[in-house]
Amino acid sequence: MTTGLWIILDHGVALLTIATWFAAGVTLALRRTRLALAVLVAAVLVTLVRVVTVAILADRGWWFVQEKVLLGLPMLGAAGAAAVLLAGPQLLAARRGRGDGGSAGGVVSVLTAAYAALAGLVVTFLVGYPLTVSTAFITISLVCAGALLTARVVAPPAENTADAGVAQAPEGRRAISRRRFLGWTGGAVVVTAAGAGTGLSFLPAESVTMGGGPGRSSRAAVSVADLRGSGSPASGGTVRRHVLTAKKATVRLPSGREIDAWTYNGEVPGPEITATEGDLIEVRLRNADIEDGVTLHWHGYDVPCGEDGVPGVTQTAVGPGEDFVYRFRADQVGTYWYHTHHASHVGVHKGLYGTLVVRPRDGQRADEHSAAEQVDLTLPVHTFDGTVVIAGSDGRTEHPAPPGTPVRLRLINTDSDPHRIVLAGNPFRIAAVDGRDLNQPGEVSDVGLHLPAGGRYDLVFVMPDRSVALVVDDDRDGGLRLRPHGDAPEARVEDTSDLPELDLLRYGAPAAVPFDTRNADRHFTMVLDRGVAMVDGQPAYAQTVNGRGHPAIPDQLVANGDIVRFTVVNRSLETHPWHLHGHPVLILSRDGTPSTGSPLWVDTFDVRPGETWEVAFRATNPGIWMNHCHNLPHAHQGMMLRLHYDGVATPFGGSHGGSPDHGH
Ligand SMILES: [Cu+2]
Repeated sequence: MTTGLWIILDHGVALLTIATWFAAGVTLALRRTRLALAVLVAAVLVTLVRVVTVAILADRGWWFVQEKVLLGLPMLGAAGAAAVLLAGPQLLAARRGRGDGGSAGGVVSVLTAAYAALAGLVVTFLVGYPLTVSTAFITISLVCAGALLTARVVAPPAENTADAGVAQAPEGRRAISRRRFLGWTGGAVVVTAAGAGTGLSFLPAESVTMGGGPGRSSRAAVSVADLRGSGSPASGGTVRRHVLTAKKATVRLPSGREIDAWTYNGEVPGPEITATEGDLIEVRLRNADIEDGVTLHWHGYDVPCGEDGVPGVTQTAVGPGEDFVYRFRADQVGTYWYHTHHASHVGVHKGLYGTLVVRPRDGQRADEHSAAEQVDLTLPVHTFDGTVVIAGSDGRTEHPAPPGTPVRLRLINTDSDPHRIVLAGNPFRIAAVDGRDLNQPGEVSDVGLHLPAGGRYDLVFVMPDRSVALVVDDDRDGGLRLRPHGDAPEARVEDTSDLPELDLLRYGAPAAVPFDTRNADRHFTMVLDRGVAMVDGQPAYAQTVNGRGHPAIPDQLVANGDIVRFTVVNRSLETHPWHLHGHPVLILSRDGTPSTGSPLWVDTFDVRPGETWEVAFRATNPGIWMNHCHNLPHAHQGMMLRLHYDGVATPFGGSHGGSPDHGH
């Protein structure tokens, strides 16, 4: 069973512990003795099952259980044990016909166990990892407060109850004043603990984390604004000039449907930018009427930091009437895309994206990649209001491809959720992932491909003498059909939803990698979850990294040349496509199982619920780089931080910069 399923099961058992302890408390309060005894036994058993599910999760990783082991279970264990000791003997006696089985103490203790169970689950959902002392203080004091309030309700102060008669007797008065004393002391303890906990939670966070490497050096900082691209192409290359104007437009799709889009040049997707290796790409971005502002981010393309298009970090957002020129050498061959990085959860979704394809200049790779490829289609997949649009077409599109033609399909996921891709009708190879060629990719067929948000797959095959279907999200009516000749019969596409998913960590052949991945200079762990955290100065139910939201997540400090390792853990119930700007990362392992296929260099990898990924890269592109979830609404809800090279500063602020840049 996957860790993700264990997480869900553990939540279920936790809910059951809450339900059974509350049921035990209520039946006890109602003096339903036999039922109360049975439910109490059930509560104890469910609690023991919970210990087992937590132990299994602990075996998958400490991150999944820390707050449960350190707070939730001890709290429930202590309260539950007290409840059994107080209520159990009375219930057993009542069963033998002695007494009515209930006492105020018994009811209060059983309900306190219920509060402890509830508090544990609330901490898991609102706080998660890592548990802090302040959270523990606040939680324990809330459970104590609940116990005190319950005691007041179950056994109220004497004056307005039937106990009033008892109060006349001296021993009765003593009992009441003792109870009052306990109540006041308990209340004071609760208030103090809650106050201490709340105070601790306001302590400022570290602004930077070193990952086990040295701290900042004292050398003078370079500004990201000076880390700009080359002014000239490589010899033999040309300058590819484009002007992209961001503007609102009503776009008519082939089906006739109209969408209110935000566009580059009135098109969705924006203009295709293509280049040959070594060319200089120069794009002037203008903003006509996008009030929020726009930028251009070159997704997966390792441009110099000043060209990265991150508002507040590498530039200021381009407002209406303004412009900004991006310039960089097309040194990386492959399939990429561009999109706005300002308010991108809205802007990209509405259409501010386009494709970037760089083909090799010459030599053997040129033969493989382009010269002989007569069918080379760039296919960004985007969803507008629930309709999947592939390269600007909604509904099914057809494309001719004579038999024997080499075909390359460049799939790009420009959405925030993964897509499932199936190529039906012919075996194929995945020649490249995220623009980088795989080593000896083998032929596969009858498999589903999981394409993460932001990710790209280049599928290659030789066109057969029959139709080939590209099916997206198992929708057999849509997608793309390649027809060998105009009169070729349409291939019947079988149901693709049962096809197994290809595991890219076992695809292709291993090869040497350019650095020793075992000896990282720095190692950062990012635990992804949901919880209450500050996001852009506002409290929110955020998407968090190590319990915090942007910009309160510490920057990760690296030095030029460092080998950096990331451990990315997903404790939540949602998929997080992790994306580092400026560097491809090498996948080392998933859930402790090493990657055994081709070296897999990606810029986005999907960390599904319960998964733990280890990746590494060499820090050779100085700058301040966003490191975030590419589910763009998640990034907006806090799941975003910065990889910060020592000796680099930004003069910009606001937006993704968040807090003013730290001193150097
Ligand atoms: Cu996410």
